[in-house]
Parts: sequence; structure tokens; C-alpha cells
Amino acid sequence: MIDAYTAHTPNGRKLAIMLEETGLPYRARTLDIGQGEPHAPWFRALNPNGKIPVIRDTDTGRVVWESGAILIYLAEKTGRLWATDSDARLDALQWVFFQAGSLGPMSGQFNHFRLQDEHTQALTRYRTEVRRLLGVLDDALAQQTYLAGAYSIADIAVLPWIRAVQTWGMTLDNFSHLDRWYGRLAARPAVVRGFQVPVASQHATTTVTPGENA
Ligand SMILES: N[C@@H](CCC(=O)N[C@@H](CS)C(=O)NCC(=O)O)C(=O)O
Repeated sequence: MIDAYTAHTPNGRKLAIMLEETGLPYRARTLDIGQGEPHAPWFRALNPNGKIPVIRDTDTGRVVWESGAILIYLAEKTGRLWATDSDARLDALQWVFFQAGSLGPMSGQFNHFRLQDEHTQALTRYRTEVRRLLGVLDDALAQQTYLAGAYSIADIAVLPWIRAVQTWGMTLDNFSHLDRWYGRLAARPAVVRGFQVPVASQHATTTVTPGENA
């Protein structure tokens, strides 16, 4: 059983999609970010960085934080969604780090400054950078169906961020390959369920309370 500490955010959805794709049994616990719950002492004992997502694997007792590390842990545990040969693994890892180091942070800053009218210079900078990153993805997807050979953790890492930037007002109009990739993946049943976690999930059977798992 995987205890999944999550929220309705891009990084939380990444974990939910991975759990739904692998079919691992899990319990989803949604933290209230608005109320600062990730910074509560019980949660910082799990993740010293005070951010979701975090998992605890009750089979092993292992706690994992940082969504990219979680994707890799779950891929290794299940033998799913990550190639076995080292070249193909590296291809997937490049995109996982691209998301964690570039697409995620730049998009997050774009959203932050989008909500604050007075910071137009910062908004312009982050909007330009996000669009550049969308172009990098679009170019890659002009050559291939998925980011790293077969459907993998690379696609799962990036997908919720492409959803997010669209809800934050960006369009994929000039990124037709990325747009097609997004449409195809967003229609996958596991992705549809993952976007709704903890509601409407097949595998997330219960919601745990902080005291249970702290
Ligand atoms: N690099 C981290 C980023 C995690 C992250 O930024 N989580 C956000 C939600 S998407 C969060 O927990 N924010 C709460 C806060 O900062 O108080 C990862 O990939 O797991």
C-alpha cells in the first residue's frame, strides 16, 4: 500500500497519474496548502522541505519526497513506465529533470506573477521562458510520439504542467505537436482518474488523517 500525501496541484497530479497507471493500491491524503498544512511539524517530519507530494510505502516503510524521485521509485517498484536499458532510461531522466528544473519552476513563477498586476517585468520574463520551454517540448514531439520512446515517467512528469499552464491562460495554438500529445495523453483513463484524485479513483480507497501516518 502506498500512502500518498498530495493536493490538486501539478506535482500532486503527477503522483496520482503514476499511481493510477501502475494500479498500485494507495490511500490518498489531500493536504490543505492554503492553510499551510505541508509546513505542519507532522508533515515536515516526512518531507523536511514541507511540500507535497510525499509517499510512504507501507511494504517497505520507505518515505520518498520530490515528485521526480517518487516517479522513479514507483517505476522501479512496479517495473512499469521506465525502460530497462540504460540509454532509454537516460532519455526519460532528461525529461524528468527538464520538468523538475525548468518547466515546473518557471511555470510556477509565471502563475505567481500572473496573479500580481504590479510585477509586469517578472511576468513577461516567466511567460517568455515558459513559451520557450513549450517550444522545446513541441520540437521533441515533432519527432516522436512520446518524450522518451514509449509512454513513460517522462510524459507523466510533464503532462500536469501542460494542463496547468493552459488553465493559467496559455494556449498550445502554436505548439501543434505538444497539443496533439496532450490531447492523446489526457484521454487515457488512468490520466482522467489521476486528474481527479482523490475523487473518482479506482484504487484510492480511503483518506488517511495526519495522526495515522505521522
Ligand atoms: N520540486 C518539488 C516541488 C513540490 C512543490 O512545489 N509542491 C507544491 C505544490 S505543487 C507545494 O507543496 N506547495 C506548498 C507550499 O509551498 O507551501 C517536487 O517536484 O516534488
